[in-house]
Order: sequence, then C-alpha cells, then structure tokens
Amino acid sequence: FADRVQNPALRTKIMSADEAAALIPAGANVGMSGFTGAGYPKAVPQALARRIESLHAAGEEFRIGLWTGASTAPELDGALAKVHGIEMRLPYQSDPTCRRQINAGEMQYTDMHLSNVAQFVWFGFLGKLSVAVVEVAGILPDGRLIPSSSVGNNKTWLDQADQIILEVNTLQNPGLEGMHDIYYGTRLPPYRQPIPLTGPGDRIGEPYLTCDLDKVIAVVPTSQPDRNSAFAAPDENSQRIASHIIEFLQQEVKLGRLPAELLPLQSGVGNIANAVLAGLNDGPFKDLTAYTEVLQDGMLDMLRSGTLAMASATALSFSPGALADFNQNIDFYRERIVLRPQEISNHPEVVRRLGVIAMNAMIEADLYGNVNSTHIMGSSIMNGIGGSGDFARNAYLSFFMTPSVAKDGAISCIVPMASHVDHTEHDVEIIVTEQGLADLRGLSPTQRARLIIEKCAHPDFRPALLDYFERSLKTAAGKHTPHLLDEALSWHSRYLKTGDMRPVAAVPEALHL
Ligand code: 0RQ
Repeated sequence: FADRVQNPALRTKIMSADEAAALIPAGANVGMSGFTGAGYPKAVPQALARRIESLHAAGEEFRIGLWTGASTAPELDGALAKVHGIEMRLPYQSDPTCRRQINAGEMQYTDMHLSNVAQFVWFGFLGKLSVAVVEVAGILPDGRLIPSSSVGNNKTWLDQADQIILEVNTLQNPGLEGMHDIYYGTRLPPYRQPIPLTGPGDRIGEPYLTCDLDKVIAVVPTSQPDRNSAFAAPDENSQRIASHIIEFLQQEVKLGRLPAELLPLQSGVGNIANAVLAGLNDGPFKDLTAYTEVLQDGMLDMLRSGTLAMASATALSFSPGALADFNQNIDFYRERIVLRPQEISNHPEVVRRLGVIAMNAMIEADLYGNVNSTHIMGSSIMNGIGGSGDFARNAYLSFFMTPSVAKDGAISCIVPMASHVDHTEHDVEIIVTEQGLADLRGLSPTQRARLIIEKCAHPDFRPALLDYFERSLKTAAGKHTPHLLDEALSWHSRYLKTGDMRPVAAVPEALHL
C-alpha cells in the first residue's frame, strides 16, 4: 500500500474506512466517484452504511445527499439504500434497492443529463457539496492523484467539496497511469472558451487529478474489485437490430453522407448496445473511432481486432473476462483509450463538433418519434436518462433501439403516445427494432407515424397502431400530430389493470387474469 501513497503528508492521514466514515456529517451532500460500476469507493460507503444502521437503531436520524458520476454498485448505492441512508440521489442510478425506494416515494431522485452535473455544481444550482469520497489508483509524491477506472465528476467533487476522503484501491491496475486526460480549462460564463478538442483522441489536459491537500481528511486503503457484470451473449433480436444499423450505415457511406471510417461512435450501456458493437466488429468497417461515455466489452474487442482505432470515454465497464484481457494488455490499450471527465466526454459542443453517431437503447417510442428512456408505464423510474440526451440532441445521427415488444409480447414498445418523454421527436432521427429501421430524418409527424408502424412495430400490434393513427387522423382537432386524447395512454392503463397491453380478446385464454 505504501508505494500507492507516495505523498508524505497524505500518508499521515491513512485510516480505516470506519474512522473515515465517522467524519461524514449527517445531512451532508457527498460527491462520490463512480460511473457505470467502475471506480466507485467501496470501503467507505459500506462503513458509512454500518454507521447509519447503528445510528438509526439508536433512534438517530442520519441521511445524506448522494451525488456520483452515474451508476455505482451494491457496495455503494445498494449498501446505503438498504439502511435508508440516502435522502436525495443524483444524477443516475440503476440499483434495485434505490429504484424500489424512489418508486415508493421514500427517496428523492433528480434525474439529470450527465454533462450538466459538474456545471450545475459550479453554478451553485445544487447546493453545497460538503464531502468528496473519491477512489484513486495511487497518489504521487507531489500529491497528484492517479485516477481510477472512471473519471466521472471527480474533478468537480475534488475542487468543490470542503473535505476530501481518498480511497486508494490497490486492486486497480497501476498501468492506468497515463490513460486519463483531465481538462482544467473549464470556466464559468461569461468567461468560457471553446473546448479545444477537435478529434476524439485529442489530449487537452493532464493525466492526473489534483486537489488542495489540506482538504484531505482521510486516506483509506481498499482492495476490492469493480462491479464487473457479465454481458449476455447477443440474442437474436439484438443481432437483428445490429444488422439493421450496420446495413443503414453502409448505405449512408455509399450515399456519401458518411466517410468510410464513419464518424465517432457513442454506444449506450446494456446488452443491445454490446450486440451492436459485436455486429460492427464482425462487419465491413475499419479504423472506426469512439467518442462515448462508457467503454464496455464490445469496444475492447473492436480495439483488439483493429476495427476501432481509438476510443474516448469517461468509464471502463467490463465483464470479468474483458477485465482480465484489459489488465494483461494495458500498455496496448493505454495507447488507444482516453478517459475524460464526463462533462467533456458528454459535452454538447464537442459531440456536435465531432459529429458523433449516437446509439442508445430506449423503453418505448410513440408514433411520432418521442422516446421514453426512463419510465415504466409513465410513473416508475427504471434507471435514468444518463448521457443519452447529451448525445442524442447533438449527434450527427441519433439512433434509438429496442426490441419491438417487452414482457413476452404483453407490451408494445411502439405505443400511441409515450407515457413519459426524455427525447422529443426533434432529437430522434432513427428508430430501430428487430422488425426494421425507420429513418425519420426530414419527415413530418404523420409521415413518421406511418413509417414507424410499418418498419418498427411488432405484427401483433401493427393493426391496432394503424387503427389508432387512422382514427386520430379522421377525428383529431389538429391534423399535424393527431391524437385521440381519451385513448392515447389507454394501452398503458390497460397493462396496469390486466398485465397486457392487448385487448383481452387478443390475449391467449391461458393468460387472462
Ligand atoms: O425488464 O429485466 O424486468 O425483464 O426493461 O430492458 O430490453 O433488457 O434493455 O437493459 O438495454 O435497458 C432503456 C432501460 C434499456 C436502458 C433501458 C423492461 C424489460 C427489462 C430492461 P426485466 P432490456 P436494457 C449511456 C446512455 C437510459 C440511459 C441511457 C437505460 C428492462 O438502456 O436505462 O441511455 N437507458 N444511457 O422487460 C415496460 C417497456 C419496456 C419494459 C423494456 N416498453 N415497458 N418494460 N422493458 N421495454 C449510459 C449512461 O448514461 C450511463
């Protein structure tokens, strides 16, 4: 451990996770590291959860505001939620206990565009950040910090918090040193300058995080792995979605609307995104680049095969197998991966300048191309918008993808009206399901509706969607975006009542409730 903490002043602050957790005051806003299950503190949050549990048992109130980069893991979100220790959570989570408490009204959750978080803290919009708890891979003699497997909002947490707790994780590969690019040139309006990044591989900052060493109140050793969830092998639907996208991209190259090596790719998280990357890896493209937020297994395979020349991200999120490969070949990957703060990896200005091709999963889309990425049946949060909005609105091409049905066919992912909207029709260019791809560019709402029904809807729901659309067109007051307002969300309310969006007569008798 001593060789990971080379600064003499910080060595004097080494203590146990329990001692460090005792320094966090009740009611504090705490900025923790962590993005998509990578680079989050492991020991301190679990120690804090133990402390909260015993305080609650003694009848004392203790909750914190918990801010992170994005999702973390059971040792952080899970542990703190289980002891009811989180008053307010932002900006993104995917933890089952958090989700349950948020949907039960027991935890406040502010779902934010990931690129906005750092600047909102600097603007003072979110209140005071009291404590930063940040995982690092090591500390240099002069106190500079070697970032861990994600960068997220760590720069802002370290700059803005009154007090800092550093978790030094000896399990993180020391070879991460040099992979990061921390940009210290951000300013507040009206003094902002252009972000000087014109290629996805540009390095515009420094490989290290810095902080005021006097603010560091604890240095805690850890040796626990990141979440490292495995991916499912691509299923048939994901493969079909991938092949529609690849065919479309090839066509765009032929038409001269994309260069042969495409434009930088952004890919969301999850199994479909990973399948699309696997499809691209087997496809005809070479020398691709990525400007994305999460680098998952699919991109590692593409880097190894040479399909992908380089990738920029803010976090590494690997299965155990991919992590082993990454650790063994870290010198190869360091030449090809740049990890940046999420305000830069997701920066609207940079996404627009580079012409990123954004590919994100969704929960549902409506006939007119409005997309719901976050809510089940209008009111229950799934995860959050994450970076999908940062990319979708500013991308060169913005894809949203989903299987055409969910829950064994009981739910159509193409609906008359989206029960919640994260991405409006104005930010959604291409919708893809296993059924097909609808290219919505330049189309009016009614043109879009016909195409989405024809190309993307499942055959079980296509006639009902067409029927809704035709009747809307006949009877709605306005013919621009026609809706039957009394019926628009009836598919969702039917599902909530019967467990199936299809009218009862259409459901096999065995499934009648
Ligand atoms: O539920 O697991 O209970 O069966 O939703 O669906 O098909 O497994 O897809 O894991 O890729 O998640 C949009 C949620 C998709 C995710 C979303 C049910 C379905 C299943 C998951 P079960 P799948 P995925 C970069 C970009 C927002 C953030 C983002 C997400 C579960 O991709 O959170 O894009 N995106 N970030 O059964 C009811 C429907 C449904 C439905 C699916 N229409 N109605 N349930 N499900 N469609 C990353 C970051 O920003 C960090």
